[in-house]
Amino acid sequence: MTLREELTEQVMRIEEMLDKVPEPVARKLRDHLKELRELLFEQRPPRFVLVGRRGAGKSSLVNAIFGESVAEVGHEKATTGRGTWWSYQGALGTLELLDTRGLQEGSTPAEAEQGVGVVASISEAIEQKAPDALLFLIKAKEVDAAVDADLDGLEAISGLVRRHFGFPVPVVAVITHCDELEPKNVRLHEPEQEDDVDLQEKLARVQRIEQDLYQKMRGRDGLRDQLVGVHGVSAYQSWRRDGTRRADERWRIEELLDFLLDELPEQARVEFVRLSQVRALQHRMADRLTAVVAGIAAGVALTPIPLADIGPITSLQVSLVVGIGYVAGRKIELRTAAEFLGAIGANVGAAMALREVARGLLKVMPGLGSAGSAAIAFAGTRAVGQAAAAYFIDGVNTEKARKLFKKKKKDAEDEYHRTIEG
Ligand SMILES: Nc1nc2c(ncn2[C@@H]2O[C@H](COP(=O)(O)OP(=O)(O)OP(=O)(O)O)[C@@H](O)[C@H]2O)c(=O)[nH]1
Ligand SMILES: [Mg+2]
Repeated sequence: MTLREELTEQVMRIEEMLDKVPEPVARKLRDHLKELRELLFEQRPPRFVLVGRRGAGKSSLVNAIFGESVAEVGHEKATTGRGTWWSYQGALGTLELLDTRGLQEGSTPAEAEQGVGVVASISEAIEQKAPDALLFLIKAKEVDAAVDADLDGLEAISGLVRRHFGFPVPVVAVITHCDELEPKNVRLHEPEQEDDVDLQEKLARVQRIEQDLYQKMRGRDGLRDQLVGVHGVSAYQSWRRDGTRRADERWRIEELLDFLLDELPEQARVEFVRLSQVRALQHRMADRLTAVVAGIAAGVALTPIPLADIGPITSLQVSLVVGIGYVAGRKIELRTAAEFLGAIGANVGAAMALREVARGLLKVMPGLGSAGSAAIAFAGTRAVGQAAAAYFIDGVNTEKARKLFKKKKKDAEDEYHRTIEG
């Protein structure tokens, strides 16, 4: 049995219990379980269409997303002269891209003007797979009247997705080469070093270009509702022959990734965060997984089946640890995750203890009901998630993770006591 199968089965066991749970709780549990399933068990690479002129910085943006120099590694069904989906493989994950590079040049001037040639050449690829977003790339200095021809193509592609899949695909405009704006020698990626007045002048210029492009795109019927953001960035990195990085002048790429994450369907989020290797995003995803799993654990504890919570709650915590480890770029076996729980003091024994604490609470506060054990299951699971994030993302040692687990669990429990006693 694969890891995924094993975890899926555990979630199914919880789902089987759902008909014994009162409906409002069951509904919430179902939502959480659906999110967990999509995030962890149905994950797939994110898919972007890159639209932009030659040299706009499409390849550089891909490298900027990965934080490393990646190469396209084969594609599905090569059709010479036509756009196809390409897989880009980084150290920790894969991105699927449909690059419209060179397509504009391949069409007749009349076609190019209306974006017809571009659309014809990628329609087949788009019909194979729906993109998660269209990324429109344009150099900061090229956001001028001539941008209309590019927007024709963009609009046509978004129309194609809408006709074929029936949904408005999010469109994100990325203004590249912002570092080249005047004052030219002001470095956006090292703002502390720069004169503040100069820096503000440059930032204001970026902002004005963002607003111009936003207005232009909002002015088009076929883009107005799909346009979700306009982001000025620098994607510049350079590499030595041996593959090591010589320069990293990326600016506002993390913000762009943070923004893109929100636009992705759940199934593509974990892979996106993993491949980006950005710690802030990893924490964001770990927090989300923790909240979802803690919510499920609390719901499970509410089920009126005696001791039904111990098995599933431990399984959930194991899944959470596996999930957070994965987000952090590790591939963790179930056993390793269970060992981690043991090492921080949150093993089955701890789940048992949680239940005992709940029982104790029930004695001193009759009428509290299983809401007490729900709160405790929630606190325990949340602490597991926080300890796992510290261990796998920040790299703290087991001892620190154990202390953190104890503290976070106590914090959450104290908070709970204050809430019910105060
Ligand atoms: N200064 C600066 N240079 C950039 C930036 N993005 C890309 N470049 C440079 O611009 C040039 C073209 O970038 P590419 O990423 O190859 O552009 P592309 O859109 O993939 O080009 P084609 O594949 O030919 O269509 C390269 O020399 C990059 O290093 C940026 O944000 N700032
Ligand atoms: Mg390229």
